[in-house]
Amino acid sequence: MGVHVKPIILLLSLLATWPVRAQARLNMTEGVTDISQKVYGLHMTILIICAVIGVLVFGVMFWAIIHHRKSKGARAAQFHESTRVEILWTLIPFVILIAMAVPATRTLVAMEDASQSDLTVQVTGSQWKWHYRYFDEGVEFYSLLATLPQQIEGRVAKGKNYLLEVDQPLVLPTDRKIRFLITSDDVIHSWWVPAFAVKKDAIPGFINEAWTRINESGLYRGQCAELCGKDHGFMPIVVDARSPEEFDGWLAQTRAKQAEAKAAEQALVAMEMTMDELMQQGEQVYQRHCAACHQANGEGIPGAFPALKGSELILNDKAGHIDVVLYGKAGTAMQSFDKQLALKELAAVITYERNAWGNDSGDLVQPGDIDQARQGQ
Ligand code: HEC
Ligand SMILES: [Cu+2]
Repeated sequence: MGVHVKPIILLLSLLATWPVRAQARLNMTEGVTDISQKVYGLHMTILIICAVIGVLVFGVMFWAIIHHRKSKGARAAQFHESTRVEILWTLIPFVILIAMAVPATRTLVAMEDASQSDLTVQVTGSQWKWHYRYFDEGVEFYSLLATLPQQIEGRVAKGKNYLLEVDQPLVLPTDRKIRFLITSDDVIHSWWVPAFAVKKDAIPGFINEAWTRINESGLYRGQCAELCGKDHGFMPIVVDARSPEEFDGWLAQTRAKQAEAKAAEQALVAMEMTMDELMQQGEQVYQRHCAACHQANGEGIPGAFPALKGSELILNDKAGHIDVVLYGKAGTAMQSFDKQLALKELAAVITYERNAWGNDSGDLVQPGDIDQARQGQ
């Protein structure tokens, strides 16, 4: 007897702490919005209903198998077409399904109702980053992966938020209804933040609606949830939820900063940068914005992304080079960088491409040249 007690106590203690363990490791997040908590509640209710049905059905089945086995001399009852049984086994599942459909439908309807929002944010996916625009607020920015390439390549230890960190998080207020308009520049992406129970496809040419009202301030992380190409796993989402007062302060400050940056851009037009400055900044911009496709060595990936090293266009057509970087190439992964990069960054990255990897054209492209190319459009 004594031998069997220990495993039984172990099993019981495992079972007793199971709800805590399940919360920590296995279960869905409860999230920080009313909707996410409703979704969690639904998930638990339906899980319990399924578990009870499972236990009942298998319980009766095993009981019948064991107690009415042939070796005990059981004889099968011989009856057919019992109307009462048929009605019961149709009716009971029907009632159970209706009982589950009512709260599920209620939650779905609430999720879809983006009306009477306090703030609208346009979310645009593109290969491979997110762009956020606060409607009527004059604030917009790109949010890029911030994990260092050294971590991704395994040359240094992975950080705590490996592949779940960005340079500029989406800042949102708590306790306000936020409407999202979700779309895409290129292929289908999906904007997913589990803590809000928001997951919506970003489809080129369509605008999908979603909404949230965050109850607690904090940092919430998500990811693109639709396989969207080579760097699908490298376009995380970070939301920084702040109190409404803090949010208003942040918005005003960011608006002022962005306006200032635009004015400073104009002042740059007359500026002459040196080859060293341009090449140095250009390399940084290139690594951040271009190397994912064209590769750090400029050789691209044959069949998908053209080599810039030795490119005919770059070597023979400076205007064409500037044009393709500014406006992209419709229908290809080569997107427009006009709005993504500052004047100086554009000048630098184009100069870099014209002189790196043995391209050696000796050309300098100045911010003023970019501005001129823009005027010409
Ligand atoms: C998402 C992938 C991707 C990114 C990021 C990207 N490109 Fe491209 N790029 C392409 C593709 C695809 C083409 C080929 C387009 C075509 O079919 O003509 C291209 C073409 C080009 C060309 C024309 C090359 C030639 O020989 O015709 C230049 C120049 C260029 N890209 C520069 C850049 C610069 C500068 C950046 C960063 C600021 C950048 N690209 C970022 C995918 C990308
Ligand atoms: Cu994506």
